[in-house]
Amino acid sequence: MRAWIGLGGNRDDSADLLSTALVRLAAEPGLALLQRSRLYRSPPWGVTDQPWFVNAVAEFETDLEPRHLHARLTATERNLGREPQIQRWGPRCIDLDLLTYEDLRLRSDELVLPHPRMHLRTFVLVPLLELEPGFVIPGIGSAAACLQEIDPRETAGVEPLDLTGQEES
Ligand code: PH2
Ligand code: MG
Ligand code: MG
Repeated sequence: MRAWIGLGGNRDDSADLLSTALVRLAAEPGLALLQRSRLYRSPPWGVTDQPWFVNAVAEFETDLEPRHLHARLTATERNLGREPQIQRWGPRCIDLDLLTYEDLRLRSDELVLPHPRMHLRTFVLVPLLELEPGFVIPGIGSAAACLQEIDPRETAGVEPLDLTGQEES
């Protein structure tokens, strides 16, 4: 089964933590990393009075059921030092969100699929479209069309972290 994961964090070391999270998840039984986006910097969404974030998305092949995969993501966050959240949408060293799992649409107390706000978030849509320009969000539609509906001012700050590296290569 194919699952898409969104990664984020807004501490000084979050870029490293995101990369470490991908390495650790890829080493888990039942999980294989298929592709990952570049790291993007992005202005804070929801609670704007906090540092900018680093974000990325990744696609995994998995044998794990959605709730088990979700539990693996939560355990990985914890192992990387994530503390219980005080403020919704507030600062965090690492956040691993299950975005989609095949075409599954699900609503339970612990897990909602697709992620209920992914179509509103440029920091999810931009890296997702880097990997899959034709991505369709189950029950919602084309990710590219979702991005077009968002105020361009929100997209403005979302850029690959290491632009200089890109130019040199
Ligand atoms: N995550 C949040 C709240 N706001 N803003 C950006 N730019 N990136 C995030 O990953 C993010 C956010 C809570 O999960
Ligand atoms: Mg999140
Ligand atoms: Mg989360």
